[in-house]
Amino acid sequence: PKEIFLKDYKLPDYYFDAVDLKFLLGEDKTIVTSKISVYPRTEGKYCFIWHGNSCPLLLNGSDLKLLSIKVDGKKLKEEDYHLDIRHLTLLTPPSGSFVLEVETEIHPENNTSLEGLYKTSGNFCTQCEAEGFRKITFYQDRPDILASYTCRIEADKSLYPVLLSNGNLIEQGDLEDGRHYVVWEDPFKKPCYLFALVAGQLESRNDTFVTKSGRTVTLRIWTPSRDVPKTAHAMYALKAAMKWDEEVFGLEYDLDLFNIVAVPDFNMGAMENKSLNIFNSKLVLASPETASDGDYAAILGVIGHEYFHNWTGNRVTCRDWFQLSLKEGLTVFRDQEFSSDMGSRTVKRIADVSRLRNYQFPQDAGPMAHPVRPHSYIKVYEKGAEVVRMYKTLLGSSGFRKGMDLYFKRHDGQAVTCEDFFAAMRDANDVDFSNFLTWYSQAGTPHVSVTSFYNSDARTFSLKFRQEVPPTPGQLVKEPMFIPVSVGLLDSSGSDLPLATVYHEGLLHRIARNDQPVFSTVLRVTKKEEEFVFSDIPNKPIPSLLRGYSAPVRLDSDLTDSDLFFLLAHDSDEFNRWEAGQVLARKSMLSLVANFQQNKPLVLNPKFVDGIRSILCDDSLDKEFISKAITLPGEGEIMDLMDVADPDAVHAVRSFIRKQLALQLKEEFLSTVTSSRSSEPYIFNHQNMARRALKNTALVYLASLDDPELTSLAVHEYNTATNMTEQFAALAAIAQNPGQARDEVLADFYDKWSHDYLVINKWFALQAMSDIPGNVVNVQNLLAHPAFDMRNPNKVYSLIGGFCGSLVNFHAKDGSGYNFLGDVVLQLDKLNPQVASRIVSAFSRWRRYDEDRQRLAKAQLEKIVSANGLSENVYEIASKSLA
Ligand code: DPP
Ligand code: ZN
Repeated sequence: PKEIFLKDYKLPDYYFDAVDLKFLLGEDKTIVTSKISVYPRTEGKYCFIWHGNSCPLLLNGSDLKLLSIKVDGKKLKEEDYHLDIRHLTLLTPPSGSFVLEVETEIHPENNTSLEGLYKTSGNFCTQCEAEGFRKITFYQDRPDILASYTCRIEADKSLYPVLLSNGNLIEQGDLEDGRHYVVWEDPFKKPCYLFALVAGQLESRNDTFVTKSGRTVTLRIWTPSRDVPKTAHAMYALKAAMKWDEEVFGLEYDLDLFNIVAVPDFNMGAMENKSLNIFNSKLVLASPETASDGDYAAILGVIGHEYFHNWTGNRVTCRDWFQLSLKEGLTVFRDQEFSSDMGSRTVKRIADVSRLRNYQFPQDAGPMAHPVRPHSYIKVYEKGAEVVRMYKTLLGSSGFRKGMDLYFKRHDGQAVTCEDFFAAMRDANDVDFSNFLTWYSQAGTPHVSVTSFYNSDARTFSLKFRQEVPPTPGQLVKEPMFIPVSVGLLDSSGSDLPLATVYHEGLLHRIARNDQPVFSTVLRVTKKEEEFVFSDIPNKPIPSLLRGYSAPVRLDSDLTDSDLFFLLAHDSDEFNRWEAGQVLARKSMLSLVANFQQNKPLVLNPKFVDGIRSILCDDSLDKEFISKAITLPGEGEIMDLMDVADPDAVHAVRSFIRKQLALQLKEEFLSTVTSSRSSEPYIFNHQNMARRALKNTALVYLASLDDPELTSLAVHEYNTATNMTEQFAALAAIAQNPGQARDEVLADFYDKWSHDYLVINKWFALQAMSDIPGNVVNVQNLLAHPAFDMRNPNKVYSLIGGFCGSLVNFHAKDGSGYNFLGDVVLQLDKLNPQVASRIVSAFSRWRRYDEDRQRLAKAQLEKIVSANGLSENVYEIASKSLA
């Protein structure tokens, strides 16, 4: 298949107006009839004339059996259309508008790709983004075709009592032979990727939400009946999200019904289909006994995310898939803000930035590097959210809101581009954002270095910035980027200095507004090199740079270790307090890695231990913040900073530091564990989650020492836990070290939870991610475990995805990890290409490793690309990785 590029975008030659769908759902086949009113595009350059006086209409279709095709009620003759494995082409459509009717046969009962219409636990369900609708019927499967839909569904009434689609239910009734039907009508025009259908045995939790204009919306969350009790948290999240979007963005829900369906087999997290969101059940079902705090937080975020798409994605959608960030970057930003407002802003920011550093940055430095708006189609979420966040940092909350309002005013009901979003932000605020758009087109993580200078005579403090965007595949030369750098200056007591003016490129800018002192300002760094000079600075300050992580860049500065310890103790920007600790940790880890590689003894800087101790013992700090601040940077993050990634060295060093901290801070960790116990019932709120987080982090440190007394402490915590958060954390703490205690708790946990597949997935993941040497054999055995099933994406992500997360075992020197993954990818690809392509991307950074590993990984990639019948999805990732 040919790679598709952004520059190839062409307006469609035909538009669709109304789409009438009819589904006859059956056990051995399903018949889909579509009746579409089609009209040609009249303005702009029309396609070349091919046959007669009209141009052909190209419909996408995949795995479909064409039964009949009619135009304006007349059956088409064979010479009037052309059918191949990807398309149905109408060669001579009428020259004006017409009605197209197509009947197809599909087989959801055999569909293991989980795209299009498929079966999950006996129920029917759909997934159409990005290009799944073409597996349901022939259609112009592209997001700039917006149409209004009606959907009639007929099915056996006892097997499928609940029949759902988008919009409002307008008709229902019984048919012969125990069948029944419904008709749904969606008044909002939508692209086909937002179409959804669900049919099955489901029950719902029902509630209502009254919108700000007083409309009552019925809310239903559907699951198999036994799971309904586990939907309370999801319903809470949905109502909170609806209220938040009204309060923060003035956005109200636009229909009288909102449905969420939870299904066990789903390729991704969830899907924002208009008024019928379909969710991976992992992101809906929760109870204190079965779900951890992390699960509760993820559910809140993703329920919010999909709901927020109703405006950012559905009401205003993408023109083409290169614009994915238009809806995903913006909606991830919105869900991050929602979660921040519902919990702790700093802690949420820390979690998001860690994710960015451990996953996005490494990707951005490898062969899969892509700009926020890729030139060919690859997904981008997190970095896109950072770009949206920069608009807000530059424009302030009210300026950002003005931009959003204008965006909806201009584009409601349209399919648009990232430039349109940019233009709305710019025009609503009347600002010059010159080179900001490069964030959408340039891949790679910008590298910013800062040097500072204090002039005591002039009482000025200057910051000199230098930026560099590394070359990435296909983009060797880069333009400088527009980088907002939020800055504060600390005096010797640790307080923020008031900032009066800053001198930049021959102009003096006032920072202070009216008589209000200002303690933080956003510098706009837009050139390869430039300088900013603050005036009226009485003494040499310590700068706090890139506060709140105001831009997704790698920052280097001339701050000394003692400056960093000072910031760690005093910075008023909590994010930067954490960051100072991380910079110190990264430095120590890298220097110990060098020692390890040269066979030198490892010694941990006592100052580092003291810094961690003072944070751990600081009662004034938020407990969840402490838990994050005493957690070392991830192995992936450290490897990303090395010229040749060395998983063995990084792993050895990280384990060494963890054990040293555990040893030297044992008393502090012990008292943290005992003082953080609570006999109260589980509550999902920040205070309680923070307490549990700190306790669990301390316990994992202690148990890492493999000391019988500490192991029995962890076993005690495991046995007395009354919620999954603490039970699982204790299990993980014990499982760090091979031995009898580990084997016993793992077996006990399985016995306790074998009836609950979501909990068992945690059990799979924990074992898969284990750093125990030679763990590949254990993972191989787990593939054959009766609870494992390659057809269920969650199980694959837990066991196989989890294994790729254990850097020592996946990158084992003997190639056993690579070999295992190569085989699994080929097996998986036959069942589910989308899931297989996610898994194969674990290989994509093979060039970052030493020569032996490169050779071994490359051989696996070559084995994969040369396999017979490989899917396009896997081929794309594997061949790009090799290129
Ligand atoms: N899983 C995707 C999301 O909501 C589908 N758009 O982000
Ligand atoms: Zn999304």
